[in-house]
Amino acid sequence: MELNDSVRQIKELKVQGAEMIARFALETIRNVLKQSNADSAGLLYSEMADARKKLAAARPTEPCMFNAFKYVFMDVKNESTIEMYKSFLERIELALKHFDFAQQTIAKIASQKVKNGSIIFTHCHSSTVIEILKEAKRQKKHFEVYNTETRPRFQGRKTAAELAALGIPVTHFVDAAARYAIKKCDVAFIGADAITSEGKVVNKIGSELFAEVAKKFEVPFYSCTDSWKFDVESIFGYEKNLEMRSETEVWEDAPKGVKVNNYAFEKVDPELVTGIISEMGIYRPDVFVQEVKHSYPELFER
Ligand code: RUB
Repeated sequence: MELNDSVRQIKELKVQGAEMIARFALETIRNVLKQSNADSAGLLYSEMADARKKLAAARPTEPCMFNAFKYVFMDVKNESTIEMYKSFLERIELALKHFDFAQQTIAKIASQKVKNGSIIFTHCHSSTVIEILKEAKRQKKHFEVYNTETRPRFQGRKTAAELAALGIPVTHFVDAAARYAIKKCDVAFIGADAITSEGKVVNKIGSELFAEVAKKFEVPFYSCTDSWKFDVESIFGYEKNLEMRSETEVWEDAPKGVKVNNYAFEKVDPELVTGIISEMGIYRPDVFVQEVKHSYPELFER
């Protein structure tokens, strides 16, 4: 995994989803570290910092990757090259372990919400949601999934294909049919790209619309997410701009005079979210923020 190649893969959405991007970014800097010939701690640090900057810029709206980097760079010892190498490597491995632990824990907790005979709604492609459904299947529960295609990049097809390959019955809907799909569902699970300090869930465009529909039909609506997706900067008023992607993803050759809007994400009002399911448990969005504060007090310090 060469650095520039990884950056390109993230930019081109060959690697997508907050958690996959964070893992991939960590694996890439581990490679940069292992291949480094730097003969001084200073040089090694600047090589790693350069890789961090390039990877972060490839998808500048992903707190999960930023928090993972922050963790990796936090206590790096500056005594000697070998000390620094060891600190980086240890931190990268611990961060990757955190992701494994969090995803398994979330799967165990959220799968309790999957009952025999139920229909689950999901949107886009979330590795966290896939793990939950896999775990429910492992528990021999009988359920099916309704999912939406997620224009314009069709990440929903990836979800449907993965579920079908796992032997989970799945029915695929165009995005505009979500109301029809949701009213037949028992529970909705979406992922998250970020959670703000006000408890807003940032996720794929369509998420808030579907949350409103779920509320209307009294379908519990959960965001399933690693707590490392908490957006630290939002505490200080710097909420990230929502990613605006290229017009041509929506309409390759739109006639002159037609403006195309291609917001890739939106913020879901916490009032519409039944709960956030993270490795810390299931909490209402405002309580989730308090739990993050309790677990990572240093994030809330200026
Ligand atoms: C992916 C998306 C996913 C979240 C969570 O958008 O919105 O729901 O990233 O995924 P994109 P995960 O395809 O534009 O990256 O649970 O895997 O972190």
